Amino acid sequence: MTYESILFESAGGVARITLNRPDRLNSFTSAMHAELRDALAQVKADAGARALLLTGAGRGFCAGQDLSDRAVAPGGAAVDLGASIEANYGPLVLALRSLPLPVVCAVNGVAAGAGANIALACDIVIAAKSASFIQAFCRIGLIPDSGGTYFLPRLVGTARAMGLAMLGDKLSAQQAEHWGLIWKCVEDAELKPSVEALLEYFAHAPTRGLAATKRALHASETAALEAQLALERDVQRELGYGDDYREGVAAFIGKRAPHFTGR
Ligand code: T3D
Repeated sequence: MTYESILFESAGGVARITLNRPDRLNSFTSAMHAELRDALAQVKADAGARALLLTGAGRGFCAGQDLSDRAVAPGGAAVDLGASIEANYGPLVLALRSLPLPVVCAVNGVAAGAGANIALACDIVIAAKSASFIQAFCRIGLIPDSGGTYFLPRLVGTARAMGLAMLGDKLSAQQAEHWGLIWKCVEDAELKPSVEALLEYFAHAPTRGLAATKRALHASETAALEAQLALERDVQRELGYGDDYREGVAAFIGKRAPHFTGR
């Protein structure tokens, strides 16, 4: 498939997807969704990929659905937004959440609507100081989708989730970090080096263990303590049989740096 709305590359254990419609603040079209599906399937199938970066080209990260991608007008034909969510946004969130490797989101500018919540579906969200997060849905009579009603209350609590979702105010990257919505906010000039350092770390990390960590943390969102303890036992057993555990212990005992293969 040829990509026109995204850039995709994979090298050195790191896959990189850049949303690439900068003149429309990288808003989603159905064509972009199709390209993202294809690229994410490639990442999933690539045994050499040990981390994924998602970012945006230009001054924005992503302004959500491209509101001009289809005809919407007072008195005009009704649009089935449920079909759009079912075909595109829901599967995109699930694809990012279920990838068995760390997904880093570098929020280089404004993240609005589904753009904000797709960022929150990633594992490590790092934002430039000039970036912002806007639950823009209420401005057009919609609810936060792409997992917004799931992620927001879990990350920042119901009171803040309600305010963000009902007022649609711009939340600065600094405030987003302060509230625990994202991992980190860095100076604009530090975004690229900080992200590259993270990717370098993940490219040599015990990927299987990190994928299991992601799975376990996600499972804990709906689990009882007993079930979570059982899951930890089962996952730890599985990881204990893996190469990276033996290598990690040997490296510690040998006072040397570990050489993880991700298995
Ligand atoms: O529909 C479905 O399938 C259901 C799923 C819905 C998911 C959703 O995401 S709904 C929410 C959709 N998004 C929005 O409502 C956000 C709309 N954009 C904005 O509110 C603002 O653009 C921003 C606050 C994000 C940024 O503002 P600002 O002032 O920095 O930039 P701007 O001037 O508004 O935008 C720059 C250009 O990008 C501009 O085009 P122009 O005038 O230079 O030709 C603007 O029209 C365009 N643009 C920005 N966002 C979108 C967009 N064009 C189409 N769709 C957009 N979402």
